[in-house]
Amino acid sequence: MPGSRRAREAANPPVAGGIESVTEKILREAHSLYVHPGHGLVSIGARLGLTLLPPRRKVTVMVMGNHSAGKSSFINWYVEEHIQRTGVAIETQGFTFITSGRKRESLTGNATLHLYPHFQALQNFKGVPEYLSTEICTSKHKQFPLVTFLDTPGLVDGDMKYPFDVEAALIWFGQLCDLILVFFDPMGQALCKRTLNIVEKLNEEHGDKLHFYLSKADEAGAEGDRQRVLMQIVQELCKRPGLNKCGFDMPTIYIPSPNKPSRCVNQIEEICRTIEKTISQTVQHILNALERDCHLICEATQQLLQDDSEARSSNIRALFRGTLLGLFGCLLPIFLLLTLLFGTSFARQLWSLLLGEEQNEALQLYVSPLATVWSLVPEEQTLTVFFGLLCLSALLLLLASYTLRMKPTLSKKQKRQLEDRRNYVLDVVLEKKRQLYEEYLHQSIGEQDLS
Ligand SMILES: Nc1nc2c(ncn2[C@@H]2O[C@H](COP(=O)(O)OP(=O)(O)O)[C@@H](O)[C@H]2O)c(=O)[nH]1
Ligand SMILES: [Mg+2]
Repeated sequence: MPGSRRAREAANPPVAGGIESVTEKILREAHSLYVHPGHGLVSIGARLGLTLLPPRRKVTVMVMGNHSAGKSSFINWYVEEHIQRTGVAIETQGFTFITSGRKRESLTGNATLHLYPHFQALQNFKGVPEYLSTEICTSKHKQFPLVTFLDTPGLVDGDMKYPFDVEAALIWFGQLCDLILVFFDPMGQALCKRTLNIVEKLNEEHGDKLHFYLSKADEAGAEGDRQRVLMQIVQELCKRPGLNKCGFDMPTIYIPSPNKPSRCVNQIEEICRTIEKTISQTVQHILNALERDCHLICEATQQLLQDDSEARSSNIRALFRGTLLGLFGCLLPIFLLLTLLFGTSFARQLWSLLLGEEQNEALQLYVSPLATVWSLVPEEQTLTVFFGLLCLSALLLLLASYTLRMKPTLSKKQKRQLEDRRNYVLDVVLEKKRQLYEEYLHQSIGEQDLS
């Protein structure tokens, strides 16, 4: 699908013209350490039976809330471009990813699934892929190059028909996103049961991702009214046992408009800080995962080499045992053949006929030990012992062939490759991770110095 490939390139530019931030560079390099076709951690891990997931290069921020709560307007404000349609009518019917890229482009559902392979399971969600799209835009404002927003359908109660199971889809998306912004506006407050159901469900496992905001705060009237609205929303939220947690934080935000200046406090920057914090946590998480994956690879390699050396020594033991068993197994029939040839009275007569009496006597002298062995066995049991020995020999040979079955071992080349890859992970990848961590810390400390 050439269209989607172009889209993918556009969405993940290597170093697209502009200036790349340190965080962007760290995420890009960490990602490339995983996906390099020759010596990426994913392919090294796969050879060792490990399934390693490459880290995402951006954080995904889902914006959800009542219909007309200002979700799309917030995204447009963050990106500083008019990407998403806004209005009082129900504008956003489906799910839209908004991400940065080299050129402005809109993708449909299928191309979106190509772009975000980790959302591939969406295909099983009836109706969702048709209502999925991606808007790629070139904005570099704020932390947008490191963020993918997910604009979600506005939620309303009652008869509103969604073309898919909107609650299940939002919960599914919420689980995969790094941050979930929930907007409540003064009009809708927190009265939409659908919104609360979803929030309550997401809070069960992803409470730390959830952040609540009173949006369109400039429409809430004077300070006193706004406090009342806030109280009502918090009360409504606290009616749900799952959401009844202390320290409820709900910043009031609105989109600043130069035409309509408002004296109301705007905490919209708080969202930007929350996004930055999520990015920074993601970077740390990715770097920690990188180190953990390197150690996993080393341990798996070590285990493989140890198994190989154990297989080798067990093969040597098996060879020794098998050879001994085989030797006995072969000697027994030879012994029986000799007794047949020289031990029986019929054979003795035959030899005396063939060699003459004198030489036969000399021969009997040599083979007398055989005859002595048989003389120990009572005559009536000779046949039983004979067949018994024959069976024993067959058994020994069978045992020998079973023992001689060797365990598979690694060739010298395979062993060298394993060791090379392990050394690469230990020396190059871990060193790179250390460098990236230092760069990251350096940047964070630098930022703190500035502030
Ligand atoms: N006064 C004010 N209006 C807003 C604000 N944010 C959005 N709106 C308006 O609210 C309406 C719905 O916004 P929209 O972003 O489409 O809401 P969505 O349904 O949640 O995506 C639009 O007419 C916006 O212009 C805000 O902060 N203050
Ligand atoms: Mg919208």
